[in-house]
Amino acid sequence: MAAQPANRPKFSFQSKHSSAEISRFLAETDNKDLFFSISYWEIAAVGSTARDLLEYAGVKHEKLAPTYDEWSAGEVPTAFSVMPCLKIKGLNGMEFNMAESEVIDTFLAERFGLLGNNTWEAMTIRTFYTNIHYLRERTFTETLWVSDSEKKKARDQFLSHSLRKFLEDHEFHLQENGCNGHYVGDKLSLADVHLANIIHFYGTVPWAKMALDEFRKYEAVWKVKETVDRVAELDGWRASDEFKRYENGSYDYYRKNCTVPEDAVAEKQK
Ligand SMILES: N[C@@H](CCC(=O)N[C@@H](CS)C(=O)NCC(=O)O)C(=O)O
Repeated sequence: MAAQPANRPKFSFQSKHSSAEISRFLAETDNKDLFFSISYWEIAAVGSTARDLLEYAGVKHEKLAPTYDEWSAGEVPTAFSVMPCLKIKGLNGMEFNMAESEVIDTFLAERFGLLGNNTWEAMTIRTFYTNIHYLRERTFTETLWVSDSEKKKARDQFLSHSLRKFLEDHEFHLQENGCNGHYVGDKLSLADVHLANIIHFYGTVPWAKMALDEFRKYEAVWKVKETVDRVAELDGWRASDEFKRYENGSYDYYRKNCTVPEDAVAEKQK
């Protein structure tokens, strides 16, 4: 990622509206009267599930994807110098900012009916969601942000250790739920959408085939992806030019950042 300048712009969580006003506004306002503005890079990573959720819900929204030039010129306000960020606007000038992918995703999921039917389901869906989120974080720390000479070993270790354990554990829980394409009960939830999102992310890294071959070995895990793929709103979104642009941005970004040198040489010799 490009560096932001020292005098980078910040947005605050304070606003002209009191916390009570914002809470009342959220409780009383229908989703159709809200406008969501999500800012995130043109890649599949921590901010891409929020884009899926907005498309799933069919709410009024815009997806802002700042360029590296805009970022390094200090034109992108954030709370913590990273994206995703979400701005929510309503009637009568009401607006407020949100940050942190997990907070944004769970907030949107709750608004869009993707956090189950009761407190236990919400907690369980969030549990799976958090564990799925952590897998992608581990991918970054274990395989991306390592030196070129370490990349092959790191990737192989990730696939045979971290990813395998994740898949075994999630297969167990999904089989316990009846291997029905859902994490909790028989209803689409944030956990299902998030799993499909990270599987798509693994499809954009240079060692995609190796990762996806692992996912495919686990019947119940793969069934969740297939179930989410059949959701009409998400299917339409994935077929869109806008989605393809993000997907291509992702291929480019990860090709530059997580290519394993030996594989690249083998690829060239084919
Ligand atoms: N804890 C944050 C992490 C977000 C994050 O690391 N975003 C990265 C892209 S995936 C970013 O914007 N990096 C810009 C930079 O480091 O300059 C979240 O979950 O939202």
